[in-house]
Amino acid sequence: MGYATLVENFTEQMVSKWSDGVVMTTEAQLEAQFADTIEAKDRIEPRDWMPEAYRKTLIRQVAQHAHSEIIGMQPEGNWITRAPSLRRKAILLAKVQDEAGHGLYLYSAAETLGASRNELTEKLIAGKQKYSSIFNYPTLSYTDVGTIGWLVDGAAICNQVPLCRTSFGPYGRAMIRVCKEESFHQRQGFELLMTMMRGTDEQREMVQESVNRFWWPALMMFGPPDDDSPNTAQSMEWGIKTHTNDELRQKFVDMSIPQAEALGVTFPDENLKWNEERGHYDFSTPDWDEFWSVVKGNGPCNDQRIAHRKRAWDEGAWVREAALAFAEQSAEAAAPAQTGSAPGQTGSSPATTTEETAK
Ligand code: BYC
Repeated sequence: MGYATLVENFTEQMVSKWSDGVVMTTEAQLEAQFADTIEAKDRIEPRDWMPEAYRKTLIRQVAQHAHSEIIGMQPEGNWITRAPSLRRKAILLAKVQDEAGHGLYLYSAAETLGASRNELTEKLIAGKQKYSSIFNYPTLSYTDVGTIGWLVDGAAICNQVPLCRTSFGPYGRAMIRVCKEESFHQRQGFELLMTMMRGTDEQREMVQESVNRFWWPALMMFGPPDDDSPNTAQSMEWGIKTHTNDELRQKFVDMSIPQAEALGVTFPDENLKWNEERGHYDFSTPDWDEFWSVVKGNGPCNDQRIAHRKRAWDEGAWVREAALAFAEQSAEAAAPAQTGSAPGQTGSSPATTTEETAK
């Protein structure tokens, strides 16, 4: 029986056992406990009762986040074989591998909500779940590795640091580790670009050209404007999100401008200027038609990204099957009374991460 069904049965019966006897717990009481936990900014844990809509929203967001990490390996992975030095190749390999790790933490968090990694991956491949729009843009030069590190990981940090305090425990705890690694990613991107800015005119032009291409897609990572964001209000009420899309976008703009000045590049927006009254930088409205078109599957690389993920998933099927067969054999060996195997024939438990052997 799945966890969701267990919870449903429990709620239907409205019964809970306490040490002093059997008392009735109504759905209203469970809802009140949930609301109190949210109000107190405590964590909701997988074993706790939660409204089905809360569970559904979390699965949607955590799955989308996990898919983004895994699909996000592709644009930078594209440059591993062509990194300009052994040092740069080692850095890039480690960075892309970190993103796989982030995906795995997040799929594990989704599993605690009753959604398996298989089910979520199949939904992604079938186009039933989303991933971040940013990864549907191509990486046209090695410089883009630096720009992704600086701007894309920078935007991810802005969005994910508040998620460390999200109301669902496993998601928040996964974010703490992810954010530490993302900070390192951002610095390596900035360092790569800074090295190029100290190089030739041609290298400086490459950095500026790359920044011009990634600036607007990076701003779109924060999602649609607040007045066009159907999920924000409810997610804020539940403490899943603690800031709106526009608040985080503004924070990112404010944070990025001094960094661009230090680097010696500009952003492609003539309306970018400090607003004394607001205490923030003003900036132009992103092209939201382009955003929705990319989200709906019409970006430059949507088809390529999903086709690549599907190929890796299909080609990895034998690895998953072998891991399952090994797990079954190990379980049998670990139960000598049932199988007659000698004690100690347990073998080690198989890794569950084998599906990511090919991206
Ligand atoms: N792209 O009501 P809204 C990384 C969808 S990877 C695509 O505002 P919400 C990295 C949204 O899902 C880190 N779709 O939604 C990896 C919704 O559609 P559905 C990626 C988007 O959830 C490798 C609809 O638009 N980070 O760092 O309240 C290398 C309406 O939106 C996007 C995360 O995943 C988008 N940009 O807020 C380098 C962060 N934006 O689901 C780096 C976690 C919106 O109703 N996620 N949509 O069909 C979030 O914080 C929130 O989900 C969002 C959207 C702010 C993105």
